[in-house]
Amino acid sequence: MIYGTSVTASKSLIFRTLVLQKSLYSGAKFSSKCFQRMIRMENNFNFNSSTEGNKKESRGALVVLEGLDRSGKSSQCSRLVSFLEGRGISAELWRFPDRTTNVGQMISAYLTNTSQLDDHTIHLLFSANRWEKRSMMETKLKSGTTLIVDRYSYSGVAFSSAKGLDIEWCKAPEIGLLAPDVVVYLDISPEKAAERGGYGGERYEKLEFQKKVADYYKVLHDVSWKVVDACLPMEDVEKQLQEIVLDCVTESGKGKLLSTLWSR
Ligand code: Z5A
Ligand code: MG
Repeated sequence: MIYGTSVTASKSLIFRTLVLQKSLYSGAKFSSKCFQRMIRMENNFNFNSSTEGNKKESRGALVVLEGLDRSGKSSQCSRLVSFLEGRGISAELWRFPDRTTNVGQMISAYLTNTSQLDDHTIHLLFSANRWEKRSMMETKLKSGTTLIVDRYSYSGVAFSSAKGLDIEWCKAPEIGLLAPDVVVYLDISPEKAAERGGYGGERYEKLEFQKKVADYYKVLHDVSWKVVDACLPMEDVEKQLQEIVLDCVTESGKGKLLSTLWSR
């Protein structure tokens, strides 16, 4: 996991978060080992539109950048974190998949074609990789740190659906993860992205597949997403992102409640 400046949460905040997590997850600890429980979570837990016990308190913003391969996500995420830090705003860069964990290493082996996995299995591993980071994300946000996240659940659903898995099935294990305050989609056609070169040997880095992924991003897109033209010069993309993210940080700072993904 890549961290920028980190802020030490106050002891009382950590305590509150632990109590909250305990009440949310009583009876079921989420680890890759008990993943089956996660799939049944909709029945077991009442995930409301805001996380249970939330009070309107200042917090950091959860910002997600999505887009096709080579759309510029990683470049812009780094720039955003530097920009926010330069303004004295606590911010960290996170990335999914997080290849540093045990689950992340299984994902990495799959992406680099050194292991083979069933499509459903790898989908659930990507999701588990987010679940293993969920509580840490919540703690960071509540301690006032803004998280700039390079890919999230939308990548998970778009890539697996593009392989032919049912989209609702793909969304199910993501239900209950923290919902972003804003999703910024870096918009580029698959052909233009491919022209940027650098498609390496990883499994999904093929034009035909990227076209299918683009179609599923369109299905997932809703009015809350901010779409930025990723073909503009990098500095122009950067400026637009800065505006979007500053607005978002301001709203979260006023105490906007955290909510969860795809709650009913
Ligand atoms: N995946 C999944 O299946 N399920 C999941 O749940 C998740 C992911 C989370 C690993 O992703 C793979 O996992 C990914 C999705 C799948 N599949 N693929 N393929 P990754 O995030 O590790 O992939 P990556 O290695 O970071 O590559 P990327 O995302 O394709 O690139 P990017 O971050 O969007 O772009 P970049 O590295 O910032 O820029 C690419 C190049 O373009 C670089 O040379 C830049 O200098 C250039 N660039 C960037 N912006 C511009 C502009 N504006 N103009 C001109 N040139 C630019
Ligand atoms: Mg990247």
